[in-house]
Amino acid sequence: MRVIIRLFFRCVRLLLTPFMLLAEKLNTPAPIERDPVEQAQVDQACQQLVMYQFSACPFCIKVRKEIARLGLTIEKRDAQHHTEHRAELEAGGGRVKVPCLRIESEHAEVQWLYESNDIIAYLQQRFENKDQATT
Ligand SMILES: N[C@@H](CCC(=O)N[C@@H](CS)C(=O)NCC(=O)O)C(=O)O
Repeated sequence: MRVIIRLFFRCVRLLLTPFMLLAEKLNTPAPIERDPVEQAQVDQACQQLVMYQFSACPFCIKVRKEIARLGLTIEKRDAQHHTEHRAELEAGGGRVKVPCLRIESEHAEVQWLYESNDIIAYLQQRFENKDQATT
């Protein structure tokens, strides 16, 4: 019975995935504008960030849309199908739950931030206000 239920939900997810990705594409906001120097600083700071995600996870979609709105270039790693990325997330963060933002400080200290709302708050706090963009 559990196998059937799991199969059912897997099929629902497979059916919904293209619609969720289309809705994301249509609803992704335009990026905020920065002058080129400031954008270069932001791009540089974003090299210390990696987002672990599933493509059709609604919480990941919410974070991806905010990343787009903030004009951030953040590497995204598929923790659903890519076994190495999944293992990195589990080993580093402690669990396979997405979205998760890997934040590396300039001293190479690593923080694994879970919870979509917390990730969005972190990105807004750091990148929405240009004075804090690179700190
Ligand atoms: N409250 C979390 C929910 C995240 C969540 O439930 N993610 C699902 C994918 S959509 C997940 O990682 N499930 C795997 C698990 O919980 O082990 C958030 O807002 O980020």
